[in-house]
Amino acid sequence: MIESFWEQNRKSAVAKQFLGEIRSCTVKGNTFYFRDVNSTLAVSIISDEIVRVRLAPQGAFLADFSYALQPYDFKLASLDFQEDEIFYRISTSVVEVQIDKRNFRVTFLDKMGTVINEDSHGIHWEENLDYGGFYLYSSKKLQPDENFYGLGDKATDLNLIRKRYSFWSTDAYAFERNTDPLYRNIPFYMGLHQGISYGIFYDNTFKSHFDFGLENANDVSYWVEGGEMNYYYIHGPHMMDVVKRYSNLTGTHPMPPMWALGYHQCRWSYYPEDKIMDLAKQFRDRQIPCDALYLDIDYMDGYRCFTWHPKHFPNPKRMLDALHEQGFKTVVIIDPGIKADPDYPVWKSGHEEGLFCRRADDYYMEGPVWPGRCQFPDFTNPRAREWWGPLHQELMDLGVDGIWNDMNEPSVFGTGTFPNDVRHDYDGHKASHRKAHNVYGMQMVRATYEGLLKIQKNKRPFTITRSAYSGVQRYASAWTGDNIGTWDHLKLAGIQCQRMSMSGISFVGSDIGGFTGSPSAELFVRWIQMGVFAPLMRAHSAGDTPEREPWSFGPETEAICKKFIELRYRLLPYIYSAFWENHKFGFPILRPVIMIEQDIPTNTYRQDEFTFGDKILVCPVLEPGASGRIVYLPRGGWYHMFTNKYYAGSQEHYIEAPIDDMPVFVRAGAVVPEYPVMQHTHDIKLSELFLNIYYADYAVNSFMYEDHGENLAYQQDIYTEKKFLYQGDENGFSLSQKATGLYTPRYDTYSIRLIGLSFEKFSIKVDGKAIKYNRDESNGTIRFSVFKSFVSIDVAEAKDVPKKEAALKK
Ligand code: MIG
Repeated sequence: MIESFWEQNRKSAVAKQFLGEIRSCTVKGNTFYFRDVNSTLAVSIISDEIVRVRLAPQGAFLADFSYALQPYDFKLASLDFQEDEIFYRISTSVVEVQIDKRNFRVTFLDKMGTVINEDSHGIHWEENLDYGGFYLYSSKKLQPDENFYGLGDKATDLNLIRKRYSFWSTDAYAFERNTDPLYRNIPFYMGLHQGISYGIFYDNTFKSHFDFGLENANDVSYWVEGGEMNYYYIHGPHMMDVVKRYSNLTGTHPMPPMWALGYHQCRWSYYPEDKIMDLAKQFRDRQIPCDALYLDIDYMDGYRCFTWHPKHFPNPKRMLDALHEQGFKTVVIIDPGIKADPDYPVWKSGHEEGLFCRRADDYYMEGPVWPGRCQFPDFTNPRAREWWGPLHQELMDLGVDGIWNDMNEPSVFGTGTFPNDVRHDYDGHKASHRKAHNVYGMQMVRATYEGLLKIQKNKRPFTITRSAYSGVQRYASAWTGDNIGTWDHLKLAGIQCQRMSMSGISFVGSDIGGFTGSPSAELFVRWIQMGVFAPLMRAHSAGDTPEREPWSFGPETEAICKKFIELRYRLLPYIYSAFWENHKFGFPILRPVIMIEQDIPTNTYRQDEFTFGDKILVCPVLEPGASGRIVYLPRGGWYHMFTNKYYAGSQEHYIEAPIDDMPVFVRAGAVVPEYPVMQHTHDIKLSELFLNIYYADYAVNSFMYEDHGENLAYQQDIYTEKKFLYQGDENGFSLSQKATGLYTPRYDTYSIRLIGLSFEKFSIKVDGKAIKYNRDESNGTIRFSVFKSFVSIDVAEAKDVPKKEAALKK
């Protein structure tokens, strides 16, 4: 039994306080203020679909400041306000908000009158005398058959029903299933009942807790150990809409440089220089594609950030140049702990400018991390962020390409993290560590990102962070931290990445093979296979474990890894387009089956299949010794990506998948662009682009995005979007292309592959003219080339007209 939170805090708590009757209501712009004797509840209509609810228990609101939100400018189509004896009713074009005059309880309904979300005991609070502040509570009703998703970083089942989780970023080395809390804090979840979904985002950085019907089967509880009750209700009804609107509030990933979508090889640590150069050579000799190599903490001099180890890396420029020549990018680690060393210029300047965190009594916050005694920049201070950015100048000038921010929970040896009395600037709003802890890592990687943006001029920064708060996607990619090389962790990694993706952080991956532990060859291969379909594909491992390069497990394993890493590169134009859809529209890159068919109750527990972008369904093999698995295919038709065999959707199938194979499916009707195999992304020498067209007898739209790949021209609208409108029936199909934009790719032709066409005879017309085609006898695909600016391709079955009829027609 879980001891009630209220029980645990009984001694230090005064009584819980509930809101009484509403005594007054005033309106200012789109915000409605409801008051009783002491408290004020503010309901703001942000857009037709987003409603913000805040409570000031003592009447006065804190300054309105958030690290999570990006500046937004939503449109509001309609706003209506009514009052009767019991309720105030505020409605937009899609939501009605009812506020109960007797007790302040808030209910959100759709325009059909369906209750989407409602308070049970509503918002309440209690004064915690030990802390000397208020704990805030929100209790909502768990609706019949309601299920829950989101929360970003939890190593548990995808569906959060009957679970309780907390947010307090933690260096969770070798975490296990259900270890909590972990590194990242994303206090956003989605509820789903009657096929209708909505989201709730509690924008408060204090330590917080969520209970989805565990303590009380009829309640969804949230409580937070300070600050203000401050949440956003986000209307659906579709989960895709909810995630998209959450992204409109908190931002999306900027476009990554193309190379960051390649394969990354990491280890703690590759050193000295010879070792890195040998690693690079191995990749090129063995012809295994790779774009990025990582330097972990041992490249530094005594773990001092922004220095190089004089023995191991005597001439970093020489090494980085040589790596560039071979097409490798180098990513180096930077931790927040700055060695307290008067001879170390970084510490000296941070000290002189007063940028390190201090305790309540004005002592510096000091604690041991890798370099020994460290002090820590207060990244919530804008001056510290401005100081931090330029510290990267020398690294970037030498030829470093990306920065990896680790240990930014912040992690301190022994105590785990800072004591609560550490003071932070919090962008001028002043906070103790209680309030700043959960955003510390996000503000660190923000400082890094903003620094690189200035240093690299017209180049897209690549950053990766371990800790995070909502909105971190504007500044970084992420990895799931120190996992273990076990089969259960392979499963968890799949779920964690899906959950992060549906919580606004799409650019994410797990340490392929597991950070600690020692995976078998079989497990490593299955992880590489799944990794092809992770937005970030990086193998990483701790130095006290067996090596995890694609060739570490012998030639058979190497050949399979090579084949799958090559697949990653072949899919790059498709993956890149999925990143654009995330950047521009807020669509998650990984989508669990429940997001695709949320109306089907049996999907609520599915968690080991997901789509990668809109067109590819990934069913990783997750069991040792398995030579196949059962897959569930959503509505429509699907083609096995490697055999091109067609499978009907809305049902389960058993699919063979020996170790060199994997069940991956492409949506019928899809158009999937493909590159030839290359060794790294600077090696793209495209004279033509493959377009794979998968036959269906219905309509499907596909999408492709292209731009310069590395610079910021896309922000000046220099890019091209292509829409492929596919319309099929039992006699054939027509495909039209609509391209808009200012970017001109270098290739001239598309090399088309038609998959799944079973007609004996047919004709193909491109822009009205019949053309010749070839049949690839090995797999039955039809091949032909077309000029890249084609408008339409029409394929029609040539039916043998019976002779009599033919005669009659004459
Ligand atoms: O205390 O830099 O999660 O990826 O290799 C361990 C060494 C510190 C933890 C990271 C891991 C990294 C390791 N770091």
